[in-house]
Amino acid sequence: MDKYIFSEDFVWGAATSSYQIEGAWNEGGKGLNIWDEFSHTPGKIKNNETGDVACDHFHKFKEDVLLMKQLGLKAYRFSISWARIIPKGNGNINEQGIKFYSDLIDSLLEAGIAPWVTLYHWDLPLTLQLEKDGWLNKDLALDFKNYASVCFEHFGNRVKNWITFNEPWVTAILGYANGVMAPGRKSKSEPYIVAHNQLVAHAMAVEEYRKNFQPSQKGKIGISNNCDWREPNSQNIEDLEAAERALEFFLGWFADPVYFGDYPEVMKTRLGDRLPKFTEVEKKLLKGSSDFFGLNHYTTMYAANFNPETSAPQDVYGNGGISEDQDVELFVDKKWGRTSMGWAIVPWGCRKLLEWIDQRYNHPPIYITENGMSENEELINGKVDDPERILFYQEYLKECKIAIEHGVDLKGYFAWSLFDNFEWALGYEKRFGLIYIDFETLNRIPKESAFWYKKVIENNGF
Ligand code: PNW
Repeated sequence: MDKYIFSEDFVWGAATSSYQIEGAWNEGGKGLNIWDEFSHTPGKIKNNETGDVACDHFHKFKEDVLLMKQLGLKAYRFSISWARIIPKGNGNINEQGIKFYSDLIDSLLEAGIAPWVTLYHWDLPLTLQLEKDGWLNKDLALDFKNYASVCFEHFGNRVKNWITFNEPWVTAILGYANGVMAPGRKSKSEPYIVAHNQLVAHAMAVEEYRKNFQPSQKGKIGISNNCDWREPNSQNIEDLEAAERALEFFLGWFADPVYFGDYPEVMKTRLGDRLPKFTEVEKKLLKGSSDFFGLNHYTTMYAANFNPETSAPQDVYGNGGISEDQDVELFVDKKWGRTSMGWAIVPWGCRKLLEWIDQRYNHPPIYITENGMSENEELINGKVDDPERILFYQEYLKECKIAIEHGVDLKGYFAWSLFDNFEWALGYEKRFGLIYIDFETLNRIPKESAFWYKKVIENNGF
């Protein structure tokens, strides 16, 4: 194949999240969230940077929508800051917050861009953390449902694509296992509880939408999970099983409940009482609770069966902080290219993961809701040349197209990210954007990859 052309209705988009771009952390009636608190705690973020200003998107959103229009985006995925809508997490609604997102949605529609809205991209209202212990508390599911309901009510006449949670795996593992993200806890048991409560919250919000809004608003709702590909290190049965186990612990943990109503057997067996159990009602609510499969995909690692005699010590970051529970050894091929985040560039891993999802979950419609690479390029003579990023997108999109040829129902692709932005614990140095942000002047400059992507969208491929 020398041409990679996608179907006419393929959704071409780019994505962002509220805390990473909005700024205006204490303006417009917004309440504090756990990332405001975390980033203001010395030592948590590289160079003690914060999202106080970020890309100042809160003030510059009209300019930003114009840029998106010039880029030819068909869809824009952004997230709503819960504490901007309901400052204390439950109770009083902040009308200024409603107005901000309402105006943003109107501007997008006017520009012919479909809004894809994530309800939770990690910025939990601080009050819910301090007074209820955050996602360790099952009551948050009800608070989340109520917040979601406010969003459906105010925006659902115009928003037709909803994502409940972004990457609950990251909240569980990076927020509660290795603690590099807010709220910065380190535990071996809490991640499973936090994952569980997010899943129940997802299911309750979906039920609310389907019962009270979907019949009239006619939108779709789903969840976006992140997963790397795990390539078996050998064709030995131990390694084949290890790779499969790693995928079930990574993606099956969240997608099995959503598609089958319960956790993978291998997790139940290995974790015993540390894995919470769904009630029968929850199982029913969860099963079938996503209209599409949202996938965030970045990288690939080899997987081998863990062998205490020969394997390297289990590595908390690489193995997701719960490595001992999986007994999988993960590693990369030194020949693979790496992004500035250290993540291996392995385009075929994306295809294999898409095919694995297609098989395991019975051919669901899939949207890649994030894929991209970090590389800290410089602005030279008013131009940001980023050939590595163009190559990255080309190679990953080629594998997407091959997956489609193989029968996978991939319906859309969102580049991460539209803007250089606040990359969580790593601050502003790790840049993922199609659009360069000069964080001194806040000027926006489309990179060469943005012009390349514009052509891809125009031609439905390349
Ligand atoms: C995603 N991991 O985060 C998020 O959705 C974005 O907000 C973020 O900017 C982007 O990817 C790049 O980091 C992830 O350790 C963070 O596997 C960590 C992992 C995966 C995704």
